[in-house]
Amino acid sequence: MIKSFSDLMKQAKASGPKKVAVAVAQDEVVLEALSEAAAEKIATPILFGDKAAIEEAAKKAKVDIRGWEINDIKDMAQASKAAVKAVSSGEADFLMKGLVATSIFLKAVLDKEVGLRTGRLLSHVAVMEMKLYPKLFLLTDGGMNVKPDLMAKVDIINNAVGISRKLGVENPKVAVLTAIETVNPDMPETIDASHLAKMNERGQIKGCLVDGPLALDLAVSAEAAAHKKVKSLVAGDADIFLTPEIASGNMLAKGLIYLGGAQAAGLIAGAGKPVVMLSRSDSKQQKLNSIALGVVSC
Ligand code: COD
Repeated sequence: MIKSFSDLMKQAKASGPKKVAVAVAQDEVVLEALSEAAAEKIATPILFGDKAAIEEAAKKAKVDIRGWEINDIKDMAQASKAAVKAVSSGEADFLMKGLVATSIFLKAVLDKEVGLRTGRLLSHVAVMEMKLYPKLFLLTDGGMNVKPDLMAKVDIINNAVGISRKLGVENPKVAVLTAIETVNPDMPETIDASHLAKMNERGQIKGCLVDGPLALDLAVSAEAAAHKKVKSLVAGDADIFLTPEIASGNMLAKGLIYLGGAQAAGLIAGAGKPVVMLSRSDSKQQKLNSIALGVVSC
């Protein structure tokens, strides 16, 4: 079982190197992370973007990109589409977002001709490591699906369970996060949470243990659950945290990273091939973690 990003890196070294197509690669931090990934022999970069800007960024970052394949495409949407095509055609093993807006990048991933659609819903998963939690955990979906309905949440859970399995967790525990642990019709997400828990109990969602509604304190602390007299097999031991919509997921992930010092990696799950997607402002280490996650997910 992969319990930390250092375990993930070891696993990536054992599975790599894999070819990564990078959409709009003219970013110093992206190039630094790719250089380290190449040196560690986990990934071989294929770059798409403005060649002059890529060379300029590499010079500033002091990254030696000699020998790296560069596809010179200035338009960001076109560069994203070409990177996606390289992955869907099998030329590259997985995709990575560079210095491009998320919506432009995701539109290329969803492109009807060259995209990485599978017929399933695609969703974003952040993998996180924190000093105060004893294992890696997944947070979903703070990056792609804006306001998922009940059935979209089922797909989002299934996608996250797939990533958990890649990390060696066979039967992950899923906490459906809300503000309280009881159903309140004025908070519709608590109704979805109770439906998801029942669907899991009745075998409509398989391969994991789902409980909700759960407030975050109960999801991460068995003591808090005991104190509030909530009996739950998930409380205090969740592997996957499902948030009600993109805003709460995004704020929770960024809060944990920026205020809580979390290490993170980001991936779009449910696509034909792994898609590494993080925020443009993420650090080199977060980007390297994400590349390792992409390699392990291949
Ligand atoms: N999975 C599979 N197919 C999808 C998904 C999905 N999650 N979302 C849309 N589609 C398909 C639809 O079925 C349709 O065929 C086509 O794509 C277009 O659908 P629209 O018109 O609803 O969607 P778009 O193209 O306008 O936008 C899709 C985005 C994913 C780009 C959009 O939802 C978005 O911008 N999401 C938020 C991304 C973001 O800003 N994240 C910020 C945090 S990093």
